[in-house]
Amino acid sequence: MRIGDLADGMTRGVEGIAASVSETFMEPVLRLGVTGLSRAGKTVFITSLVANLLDRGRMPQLRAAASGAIVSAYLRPQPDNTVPRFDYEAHLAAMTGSEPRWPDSTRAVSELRLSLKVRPGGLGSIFGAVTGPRTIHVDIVDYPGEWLLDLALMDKDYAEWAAETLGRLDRRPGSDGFVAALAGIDPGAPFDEATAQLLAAQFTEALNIAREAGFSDCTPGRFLLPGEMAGSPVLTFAPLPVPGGSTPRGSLWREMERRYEAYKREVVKPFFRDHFSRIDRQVVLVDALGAIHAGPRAVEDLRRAMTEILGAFRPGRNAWLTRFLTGKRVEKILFAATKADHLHHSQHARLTSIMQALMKEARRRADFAGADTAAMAIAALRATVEETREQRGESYDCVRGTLMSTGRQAALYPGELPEDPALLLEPAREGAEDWLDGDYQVMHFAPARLTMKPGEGPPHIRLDKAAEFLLGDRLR
Ligand SMILES: Nc1nc2c(ncn2[C@@H]2O[C@H](COP(=O)(O)OP(=O)(O)OP(=O)(O)O)[C@@H](O)[C@H]2O)c(=O)[nH]1
Ligand SMILES: [Mg+2]
Repeated sequence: MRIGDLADGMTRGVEGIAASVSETFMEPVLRLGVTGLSRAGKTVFITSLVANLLDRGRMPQLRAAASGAIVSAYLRPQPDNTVPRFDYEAHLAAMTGSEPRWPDSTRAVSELRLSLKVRPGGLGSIFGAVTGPRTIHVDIVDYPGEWLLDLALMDKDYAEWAAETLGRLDRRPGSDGFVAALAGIDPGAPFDEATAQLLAAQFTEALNIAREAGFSDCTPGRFLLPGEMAGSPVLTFAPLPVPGGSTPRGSLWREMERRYEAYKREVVKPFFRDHFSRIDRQVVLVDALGAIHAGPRAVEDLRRAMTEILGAFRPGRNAWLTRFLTGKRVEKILFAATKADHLHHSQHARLTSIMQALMKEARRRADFAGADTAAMAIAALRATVEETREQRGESYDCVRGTLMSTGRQAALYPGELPEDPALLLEPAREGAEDWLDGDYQVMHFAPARLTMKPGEGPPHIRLDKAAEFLLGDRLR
C-alpha cells in the first residue's frame, strides 16, 4: 500500500488541484509535511519556524529574509474548515513566556496557514517593481507522532503484523501481563467480547510501557492515544498467533483480523489521505540523541521504525508522494536531527553523520529519486549556551541550561559521539544491551528565559538553514 493508493480515484484528485492554488486568489500554496515520531520535536519546530518567519531577525541564512524579498508575513485562515487550527499563540506563549515551558504533547491533528508576501528579487529590484509582490501560502499540519507509526501497518496483513509484534515481546519490558493473558486463550475458539477486551487492555498496557522505555515502534499508534475512539471495536484487538493451521469462521482470530483491517481502513487511511497525500516539501525530524541516550536497542528500533514509515513514501504509480494528476513528487526532503542544543557545536557534524547513517536504508527504500534531500542537526528552540570546562587538566565542551527537574542551572557534557556512525549503528543492529564506550547523557532542559528584541523570533540552531532548504527557492 502506498500513500497514493489511498487517493480513492478522481474525487480526491480534483480536490488536490483545488487545494494547490488558493481558491479565490489563485495564489500558490506550499504544503510542508512535518514528519516525526512522538517527542521528535514537531510542535516546537512548527511553532519556532512560524515565529521566526513572522519576525525574521534571526534568519540570516534564509536568503529571502536577509535580502528583504519577504515583504511581510502573516497568519491567514487555513484551507481545511473541519481541522482544528494549530494553537500557535498558546505554544509560543508557553515557550517564550515568563515561566518558559515546552508545549504539551500533541493529542489531535491541527493545521496552520502562514502567508508570505514576497517581492521577487528583493527590495528595490526592478523585476519586483514591475510585477509587484505576490503571496505564497505555506500550510503546515501538526499531529501526534504516535499516529505516524501506523503508516507501516498499511503494507501488512494481520497475520504478518501479529507475528512481528509477538516476536519482539520478549525483548521489551512490560509484556508480562499480555503474555499471561495470551497463554490462557485459544485463538481458534469462538469469539467473545470479554476476551477481546482483556487482550486489548493488556496489549495496550504493554505498548505504553515499551514506549515509556524509549521504544519507537509501538503499533497501532491509536492504542497509545485513542481520543474519541477509545473503547470502539477498531481499538479492541490484539496480536494473536495463528491457531493450529486454520482460522475458523467466527473465531477470536478471525474477528481480531477483521478489526485490524477495519483499523487500517477506517482510522489509518483517512488520516494519511487527508494530511499526507498533497505534500510538496517534507521535513523528517528525528530525535537521534534521545535514542542514543536510551541505548542500542532504542537506536535499532528507531532505525527500523523510520525505515518502515518512509517505505510508504516510495514512488510508483499513484504513489503517496506523487502529486495527484500532475504526477509530481515531493520535491525536497530534509532529514533533521533535532535538539542539537544538547551538544556543543563541535559535535554537530557527528550528529548529522549519525542521522544520515540511521536514515540510509529508509532513504534507499523510499527511493526519493528526483527529490532534493539534505541532512542537518538543528535545534528549533535553543535552550542552552555553550561553555568549555576544565577538569583535571582536560577541557570539556559542554552546554549549560536550566534543568527541568530542579529549575537549577547545570552544565552537561553529553559524551563524545564517534566520528564513524558505524560504531553506534553496528552494536545496535547486533542487539547489544549497552554501549561499549560508556554512556551518552541527555538532560532535560527547560526553554531559556528570553528577552526577544522586536523583529526577532526565538533563538534556534540552523532553523534558517532548514527554512532556506525547504522554502527558499519559492521565495525568490
Ligand atoms: N533542548 C531542546 N529540546 C527540544 C527541542 N525541540 C523539542 N525539544 C524537547 O522535545 C520535547 C518534544 O517536543 P515536541 O515538539 O512536543 O515533540 P512532538 O514531535 O510534537 O511530539 P508529539 O506531539 O508527542 O508527537 C519537548 O517537550 C522538549 O523537551 C529543541 O529544539 N531543543
Ligand atoms: Mg507535538
